[in-house]
Amino acid sequence: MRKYLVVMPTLNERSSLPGLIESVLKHDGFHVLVVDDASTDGTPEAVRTIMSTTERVSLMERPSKLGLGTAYITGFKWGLQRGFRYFIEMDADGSHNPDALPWFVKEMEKGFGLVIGSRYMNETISVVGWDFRRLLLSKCGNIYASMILGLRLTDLTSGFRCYSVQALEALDLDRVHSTGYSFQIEMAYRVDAAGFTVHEMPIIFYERNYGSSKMSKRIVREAAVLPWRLRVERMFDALGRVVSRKKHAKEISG
Ligand SMILES: Nc1nc2c(ncn2[C@@H]2O[C@H](COP(=O)(O)OP(=O)(O)OP(=O)(O)O)[C@@H](O)[C@H]2O)c(=O)[nH]1
Ligand SMILES: [Mg+2]
Repeated sequence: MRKYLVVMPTLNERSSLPGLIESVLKHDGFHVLVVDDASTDGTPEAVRTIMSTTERVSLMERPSKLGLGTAYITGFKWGLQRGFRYFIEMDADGSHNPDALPWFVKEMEKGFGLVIGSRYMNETISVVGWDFRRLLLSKCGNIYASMILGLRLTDLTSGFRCYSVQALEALDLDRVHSTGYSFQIEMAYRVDAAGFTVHEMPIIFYERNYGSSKMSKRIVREAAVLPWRLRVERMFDALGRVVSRKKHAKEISG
């Protein structure tokens, strides 16, 4: 079985990406898949240059901005077909430190379905470079989503995390509908609902030094609606199970 796949979605991240890939490759067993959505700043060209020197980097190019969520799902499917064991999500803007990668592996070896790199563990805030408004949005978003979904996690929206192959195989990835950052909430919820343990470990998050943020009002709205959507879905799923159990019991008795 191949080892660890780092999936990195990119949208104009030329300035940070090459250095970041180099830092990932310093760690044994890690392969990088860049999922690029038609960057115009030379991001795919930079990846191709690196690819000419190593077999541990791959590139998937999509025709337009199709969203963070679908970039990860496409990347996971690619990795599942190639027999990877752990799947790491990582931003390509320098916010996530590649030196945390071996720590993720160490935690995953304990048998978790998902390990989230949390910025808010032990009543602290490990974020460098955010203003108060951004911090408040992130903290409140986390409290809001975890309360509605009943998940006891400190950082549901963190995008630095690692899934086991078993967890991803158990999910119906085509059922994941979030495109923006709510993708992180949805995946944590689905891994937990599938019966896997979701664990957290502390990380430090650094605001990007280069390029520009892709955060928008639409993305925030999507994240506000998602927890309710998942709760309604859970209700219908439970109802469906009751109906099919009754049908089955009727068939046996009749
Ligand atoms: N392929 C792809 N990548 C995306 C898309 N949107 C964002 N990304 C990438 O996803 C990662 C996270 O996006 P950012 O804009 O940094 O979002 P963020 O880290 O939540 O916000 P900032 O604090 O502003 O950096 C980066 O590597 C982006 O290039 C998208 O639609 N498609
Ligand atoms: Mg970022």
